[in-house]
Amino acid sequence: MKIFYSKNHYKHHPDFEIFEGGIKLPVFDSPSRVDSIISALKNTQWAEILMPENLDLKPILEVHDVNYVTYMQSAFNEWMQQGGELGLNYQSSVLIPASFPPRRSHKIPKSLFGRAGYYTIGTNAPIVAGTYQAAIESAHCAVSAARAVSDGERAAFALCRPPGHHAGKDYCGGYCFFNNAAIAARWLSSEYKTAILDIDYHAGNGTQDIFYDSPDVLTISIHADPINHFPSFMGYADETGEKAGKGYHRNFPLPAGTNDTDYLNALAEALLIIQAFAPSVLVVSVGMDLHKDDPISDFQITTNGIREIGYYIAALRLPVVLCMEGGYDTHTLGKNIVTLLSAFV
Ligand code: OKP
Ligand code: ZN
Repeated sequence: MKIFYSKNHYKHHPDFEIFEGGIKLPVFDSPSRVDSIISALKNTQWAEILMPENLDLKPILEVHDVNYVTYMQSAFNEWMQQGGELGLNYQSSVLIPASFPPRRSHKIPKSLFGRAGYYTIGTNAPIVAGTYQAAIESAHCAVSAARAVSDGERAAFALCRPPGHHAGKDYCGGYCFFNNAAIAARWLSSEYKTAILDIDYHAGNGTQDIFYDSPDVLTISIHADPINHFPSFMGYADETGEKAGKGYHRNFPLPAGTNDTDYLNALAEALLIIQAFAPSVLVVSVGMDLHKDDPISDFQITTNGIREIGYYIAALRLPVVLCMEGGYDTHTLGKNIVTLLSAFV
C-alpha cells in the first residue's frame, strides 16, 4: 500500500496548548505520533512509504478561503514582527489568539490578533514558525493518496500531520489547519461520486461545515457525544445538512465507555447510509483516539475492535483514501494503524 508522508511535519512542534481552565499542557499532537506509525509500517511487508507530490495551493484553495490561507501563511511572521519587540524568541514562540468574534459577526479586523481570533475556533491550534509548511504538505499527502487511488490503487494512506477534520473553510482549531480529508474528497469529487467517513473520536466539524449545503459529497462522522467533548458546538445527531445538502450529512454521537460491539453497530448503520448513496470512492478520516488507551478519550475500543472496523469498511469493496487524524497514545498508535490498514492489503 502506498503511504504518503512528509518529514516536514516535524516543523509543526508547538511546546504547549491551552486546555479548559487555562491549563498549559504539552501538546498531544506531538511529532512522535508519526514516528510510532512509521516504525510500525516499516515492519510490515506491504507499506511503500513515499513523499507527497508538490501540488502548490490549488487543491487547498478548492476548499479553503483565500484570505484564510494568506493569514495562515503570514501569521507567524507577523507575530514575530510584533512579538520581537517584547523580546520573544522565534523558535519557542507560539501564536494563540485570545479574543473570538461574537456570533454572526463577519468583520475581519486588520490587526493580527483580530484576524487570529476570526480564523480560529479555540486555543488548541497553536501556530509556530513551521506550521504553515507542515500543514500544506499534510494536505499534499492527502491529495497524493487520492491520486494514487484514482490511478487504480485499492487503498492509499495519507499520514497527515497536522490533522485536518476540525478545520473549516476559513478556520483552524483542534490541532487542525487545512482539512486534508475534505481537500482529497473535493479533488476526487470532480470525477467520482465521493463519500467521507470520519471515525476519529472527535466530531469532524470542519468536514461537516465544508460540505453542509452540498449533496455532492456525503459526510458521516462517528464520535464522542459533543455534549461532553470537543468540538462541543457541532456533531449532534439532528445536524443532517442544509439547503441542497439536506440529508447528506449524518452524525453518530456515542456515549463514554462505548465498546467494540456498540461501535460496530453504529458503524454498520453508517455503512448502510454510505451504500445507499452509492459512491465510487470513500475517504476515511482515521483517528485512533477511539482506542481504549488514548489519553484524551473515554471509549473502550480494543485493537481487535479496530481490526473489525477495518474489515467492515473494506467489505464495502470501494477504493479507499485513508487520511490520518488524531490518536495520542504513541505506544499503541503504530500497531493500531497497521491493524486497520491490514484490512485493505
Ligand atoms: C483533534 B483530533 C479537552 C480539550 C481537547 C482538542 C482536541 C482536538 C482533537 N479538554 N481539545 O480530532 O483528534
Ligand atoms: Zn480526535
